[in-house]
Amino acid sequence: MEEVLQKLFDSILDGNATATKENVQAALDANLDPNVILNNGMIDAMRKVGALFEEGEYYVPEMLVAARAMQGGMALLKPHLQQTDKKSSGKVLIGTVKGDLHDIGKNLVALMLEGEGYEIIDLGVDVPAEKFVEVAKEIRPDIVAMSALLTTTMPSMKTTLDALTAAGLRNNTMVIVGGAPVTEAYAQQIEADGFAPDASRAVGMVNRLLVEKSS
Ligand code: B1M
Repeated sequence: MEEVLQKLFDSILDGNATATKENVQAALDANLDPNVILNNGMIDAMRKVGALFEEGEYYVPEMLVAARAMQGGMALLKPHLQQTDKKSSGKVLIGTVKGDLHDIGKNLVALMLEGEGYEIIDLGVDVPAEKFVEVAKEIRPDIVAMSALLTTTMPSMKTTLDALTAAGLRNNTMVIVGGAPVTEAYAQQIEADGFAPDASRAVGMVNRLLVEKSS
């Protein structure tokens, strides 16, 4: 790995927010591709944090400071990841499902969709089905996008989908799901309209669904 990316990786692992920002800036100054900075320097570091947590080397506080460092770095990277010249092509209601506090992946999906020109309404984390339904009724989004990072919160996706169906919202609104433990098979099982394994493929999925909807 390039030295500048290695430093970035290490600063996230250490949960050092100041060093993370400095290292993101250094990587940008070195003209590295922002997607490479994100994927190789930052997301890989979060993966390592997860592995260290599983091994009992890291505990929740270490995960939390790493997440804060990551988010500070992402804020700096954001303008470089987005193409701001595109105009809005649809409305996306996004949130992390009930019981789940993980938001870095969801924020990335929102950021990439925003960069593609979509209007984003972000409900945040720990969002109950009723909240998704209430806001969907009000704003009539083209897409509802749900994120889950815990196997224990994946069933909240099904609960939310069922609530959206019961409220008669699924004729005009399509639902996509994603997050580390979520699979294509699970998405099909709960009858979501789409699944994406990462933020850039979430953009592709939303684009595809909206083309299908309009044709
Ligand atoms: Co937690 N955590 N965590 N955690 N955490 C994981 C998810 C875990 C895999 C760690 C591990 O054991 N290896 C594990 C879950 C095991 C499981 O259920 N399978 C875990 C656990 C157990 C927990 C707690 C239960 C720990 C505890 O309290 N004992 C607890 C639960 C709290 C809760 O939610 N109720 C907990 C808490 C936390 C923190 C709060 C400390 C912190 C989150 C802070 C925050 O998000 N603001 C945290 C963190 C940081 C992690 C890890 C280390 C990193 C997650 C992350 O941000 N990754 C994580 C380990 C891991 O993922 N390997 C872990 C970077 C991010 C860019 O990736 O979110 O996967 P990700 O997003 C990806 C894709 O998944 C996809 O796009 C992104 C990439 O482009 N994607 C979508 C995401 N959403 C999408 C939606 C889409 C499409 C694609 O369409 C709608």
